[in-house]
Amino acid sequence: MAGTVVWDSVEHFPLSPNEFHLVEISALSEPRVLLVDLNNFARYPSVAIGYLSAILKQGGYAVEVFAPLSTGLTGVAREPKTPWWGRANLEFRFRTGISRSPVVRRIRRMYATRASSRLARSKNEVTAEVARRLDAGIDVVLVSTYLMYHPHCAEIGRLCEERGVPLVVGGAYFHAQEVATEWLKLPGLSALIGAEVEPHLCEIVRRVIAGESAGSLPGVWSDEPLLQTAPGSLPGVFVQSDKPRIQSEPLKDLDSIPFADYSEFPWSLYPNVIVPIITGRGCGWGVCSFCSDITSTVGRTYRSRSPENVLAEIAHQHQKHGANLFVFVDLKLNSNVPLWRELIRGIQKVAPGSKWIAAVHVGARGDDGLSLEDLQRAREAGMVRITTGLEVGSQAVLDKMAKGTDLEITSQFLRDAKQADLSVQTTMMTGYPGESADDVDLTTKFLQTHETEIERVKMNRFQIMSGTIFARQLEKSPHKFPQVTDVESDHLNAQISHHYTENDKRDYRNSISHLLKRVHIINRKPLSLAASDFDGVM
Ligand code: B12
Ligand code: SF4
Repeated sequence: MAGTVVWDSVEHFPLSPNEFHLVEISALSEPRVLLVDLNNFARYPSVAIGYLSAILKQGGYAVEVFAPLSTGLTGVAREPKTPWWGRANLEFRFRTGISRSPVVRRIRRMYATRASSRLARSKNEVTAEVARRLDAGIDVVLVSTYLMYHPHCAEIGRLCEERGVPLVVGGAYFHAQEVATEWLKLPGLSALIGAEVEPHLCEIVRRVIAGESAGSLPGVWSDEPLLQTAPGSLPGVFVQSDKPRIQSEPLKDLDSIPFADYSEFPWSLYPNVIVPIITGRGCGWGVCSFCSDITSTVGRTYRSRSPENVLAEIAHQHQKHGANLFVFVDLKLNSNVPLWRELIRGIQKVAPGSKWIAAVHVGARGDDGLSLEDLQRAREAGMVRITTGLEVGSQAVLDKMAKGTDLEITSQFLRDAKQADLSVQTTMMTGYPGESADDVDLTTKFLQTHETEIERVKMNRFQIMSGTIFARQLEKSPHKFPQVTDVESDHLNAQISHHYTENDKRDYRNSISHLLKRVHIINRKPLSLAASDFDGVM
């Protein structure tokens, strides 16, 4: 496509990632890119694909999107309706999850496979469709994936290799070096992406199509051996590093990215038109020890768009897709309080009649933008559901996690959100190291106190994910966590499995049972009608 303007930085490489350069390319004649979406979630399009698609189109590439939903493959069901036997299900998951018996673990794995998404179980259908599209003529395949779809990616890699088509893989959890080390072994892989590569995307694609290495570009993992000085060694003495490396400054100038382009998604197959929006990347709090969002590809350090830029995108998506339903996928939408308030002030002007949902962090002190007045304004501006990470109802455990919340303030927030008529969802966990039966009882009591204010609880057992602050602490000082035993790493999936010794105690298990009963009582409540458009969405 002669004369097309694309983003490129390579002419002036190395550059800081937020320096965007416009250059002319004339050599490419609409190379065909297949974007495969293995973030697949069957209620709205994936943000990553929207951005990649917009940038590539702007760069003169012909973009085809394969969203598995287009062939009927649904993603993980979120928030399925709680059946009357839901409590038994919670108990089953907890008891089998903590068991050390190999037989029980095997049964649990079988159960987990049956309960997983159709996409996870349909590798053959996905790869057959990719093969069909490859054979119709594709110059490069770009896959955006969750780690759970490694088998799908490996097969796509083989298909690409057989046909001599380059393959680029990226996704939300490829920033962790442990994970990259495993994924770099994918067959047929031309480049693995572990950072925000918007400014260099077109150049990465150009290089892999031309058969050149993209390994020296920012955001691309390189595993070529490197000679470097060893810590403490004599000057001039070099050792060979075999660890993959990456240049990965977080992207700062978010306003300069084009609006996400969702035109290629199978809109008619979604139950309703919901558009995802991200106003900022990372989290304004950003230090919770268990959190894998802040160690993800785009989650590192908080940066935000301007309110004008966000509102202009909402107006654009509203006009383009007739969308009145928006989900903000920010980790915490109140990270930037002025932006949050501007959004509340402006959203109905640019998208009249819209409804929306978001997650927030309830602050320990100071202005977190979540006063009763703020929440009432948000409700008037169309917000119908608000999600927050309650985690536990024990202040001592919250402090161990560096969660930055104060339970008294959280209690007030819950009462205010109810008064503002917002549907409240909380995410919670059991088994954070240091949690005792008494702490679990405090959590049960907290839920009981706020039973009428909380509409849904998403309860998980604490999981250690590769790359998190907790994983690093455990690696460095295992003696500080005597209750964490049987540690085993599966970096391909960013999972570090472990046993929590409190689970061996009867009183702890009984306390968990009481807690799960309380969770079940809450989750059996009918969902508020105002939020029903978002059932199963967050
Ligand atoms: C919104 C969100 C959801 C939404 C929607 C997901 C969707 N598919 O669109 C909902 C709530 C439904 C959801 C569900 C789940 N999620 Co989720 N989710 C997120 C969240 C908060 C934001 C994702 C997002 O839109 N980011 C914004 C975009 C712009 O960033 P990005 O996706 O990383 O993409 C950028 C780069 O990575 C890069 N890139 C990405 N792909 C590619 C590909 C190529 C080729 C290139 C060049 C570049 C590139 O370019 C993009 C622009 O910079 C992330 C957390 C996070 N920090 O990212 C978790 C996260 C992605 N989710 C995660 C998980 C585990 C889940 C669940 C499995 C949870 C559960 N147990 O139920 C489910 C399963 C969903 C499914 N597969 O169906 C994990 C993924 C870890 C992993 N194993 O890969 C994350 C990282 C959270 C975490 N820290 O644990 N999720
Ligand atoms: S507030 Fe949430 S997103 Fe932010 S660091 Fe803590 S858990 Fe992670």
